[in-house]
This record gives sequence, C-alpha cells and structure tokens, in this order.
Amino acid sequence: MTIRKIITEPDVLLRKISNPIEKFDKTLKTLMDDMLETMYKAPGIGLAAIQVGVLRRVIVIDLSKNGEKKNPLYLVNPKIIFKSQTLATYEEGCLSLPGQFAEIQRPSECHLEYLDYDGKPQELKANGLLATCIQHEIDHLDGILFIDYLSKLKKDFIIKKLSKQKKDIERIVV
Ligand code: GNR
Ligand code: NI
Repeated sequence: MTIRKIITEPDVLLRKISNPIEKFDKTLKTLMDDMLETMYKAPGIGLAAIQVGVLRRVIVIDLSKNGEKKNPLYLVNPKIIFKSQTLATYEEGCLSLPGQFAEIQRPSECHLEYLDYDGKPQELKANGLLATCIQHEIDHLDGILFIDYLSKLKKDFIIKKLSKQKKDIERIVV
C-alpha cells in the first residue's frame, strides 16, 4: 500500500465531477487500499478519490477512535436515496482545506445505495457523524467543498488564505 498525496484548495481538480466505476479490477482495489492508508496517515475520518487526484466515485470512511478496532467502510458509486428534513450541525474539517473548520448544517439522516469493496450492492441508513461524513464525501464526488455552504465573504477569505499558504510553500521548495 502507498500513501498518496492529498490535493488542497485551490485546485481545479477539486471542482470536477467524478466518474462512476464500471469494473472491479486490481487498479480499483489498489486505489481503495491506498486511500484507506492515506486517510489513516493524515489522519482523517473520510477520503474521496478526487482528493488524491483520481476522478472516480470512490470513498473510504472509518469513524473508529484511536485504539479501537479499525472499521473501514468502502463506498463505490454511492447514491443517496433519502435525506431527512431534520438537520444536524457538525464542525467540519477537510483534508483538502488544511487548518480550516466551520459549523455546517446538513440532513441529520441519510439512506444510500452503493457497491462495497467486492462490488456487491449494499444499502445503508446513516445518522450522526456518519451521515454528515457520507454527505461531505459525496459532495467531493460532485466537486463541492464545505466552504461552498458559507457566505461568499467567509469562503473567499478561506480560499485567499489557502492560496497564500500554497505560494509560501512553493517559495520554500523553489
Ligand atoms: O477528517 C475529516 N473530518 C470530518 C469532520 C467533520 C465532517 C467531515 C469530515 S471529513 C474529513 C476528511 C475529509 O476531508 N474528507 O473528505
Ligand atoms: Ni473533505
């Protein structure tokens, strides 16, 4: 397994719409294995393929706490089939928006259909942090970031900060 590089905002890739998986082959398994390792290393509780530069509808999630048994969830071609009207607020972070956090409201419960690690169709009813994380990750597959739910002022401020950070890092490298 290989740790892959996580893409950060601003980057045009993060705004692209990812493509459905058609074949469960070795390349896909390697991608899912690498994504899980990359997410654990970061560390994060979820990762979408586009965050490592791959335009595929693939997500890995693990909400297990430090020291607990690992509990990886692989979602391929996920589709939300129900969103509750009741909303929940969580402070969200994103590995593609390093150091940025904001309270975001989303449906508190969602139901989805997806294919698992072996390509088998599955259904899942999620609530709590899992429901929020799933919606955050599916947003990535559609080129959406949590800052898109903030006011234009806050969003522009965050993007400006991140682009300055990136330029500073480039200056050190060069
Ligand atoms: O690690 C992560 N934590 C998190 C916290 C609240 C809501 C969503 C997330 S997902 C994030 C990892 C990430 O960027 N996934 O795309
Ligand atoms: Ni994210």
